[in-house]
Amino acid sequence: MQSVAGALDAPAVRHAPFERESLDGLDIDCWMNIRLYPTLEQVDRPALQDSAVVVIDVLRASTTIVAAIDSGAEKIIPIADVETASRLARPSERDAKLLAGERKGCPIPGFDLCNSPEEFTAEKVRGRTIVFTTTNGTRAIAVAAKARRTIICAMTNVRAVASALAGEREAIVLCCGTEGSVSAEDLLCGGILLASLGDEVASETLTDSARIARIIADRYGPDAETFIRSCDHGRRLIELGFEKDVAFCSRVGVSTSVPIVKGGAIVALV
Ligand code: 3SL
Repeated sequence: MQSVAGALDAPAVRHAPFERESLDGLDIDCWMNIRLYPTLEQVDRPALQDSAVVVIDVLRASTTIVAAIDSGAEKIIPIADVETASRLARPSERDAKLLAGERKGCPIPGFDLCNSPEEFTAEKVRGRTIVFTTTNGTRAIAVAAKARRTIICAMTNVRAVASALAGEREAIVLCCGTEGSVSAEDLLCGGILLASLGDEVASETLTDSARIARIIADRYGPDAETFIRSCDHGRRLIELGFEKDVAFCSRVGVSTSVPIVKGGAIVALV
């Protein structure tokens, strides 16, 4: 399969853990076996532990995490519920720790930050720990944390994530979706990731979900923002007044950060 126009304009990853020449005539399984799940609910949980898992929640948790790492946050602790998050960052600790997150897309009373990536400036987050809880994204990260390796992916860092995945044999792309429903912007990002991996992935082995993601990326990747604005979640965020966030989250490959889960926290891959 050809790469998406531009995955998008960047060369697909050409990593050769095994020299292609030496594989002539050998089994195609030597390439990366990659499965894409369109929602958290569909993921094959037992398969996580042997895989590198890429968690995608374009709107907006993954993008916010990438922005926080870009701005020098020391670590981000993903928490599924508001009560636990509040306990982990008491008012007396707020110099070093920030509480961030959303419910129904809106700020949580008493929290320092919501889930708008542009809020996570260096001035606010550099050197700090962020205790972070969102409706879907942090729940998915908690599930994916059981994986051999867990990477957070957004449109903004999709190329960097493709490079970080090079050489993996078993990978899972976990598109978070929204409360059990597919989010097309997550599939778009997953499709761009697959396209960016280029020859690493044996396209003959792609599942239907992965192929649909590739088709969305081929068709809509070149104008990601228009597509994302028209998605269910994009429209909802615009209605809530977060139009700037939708634009921010639609930019492809502007960050080189690769956030990974290490010891229960998200840190930058160095
Ligand atoms: O569900 C989530 O993790 C959030 O990213 C959703 S929202 O964009 O903040 O509405």
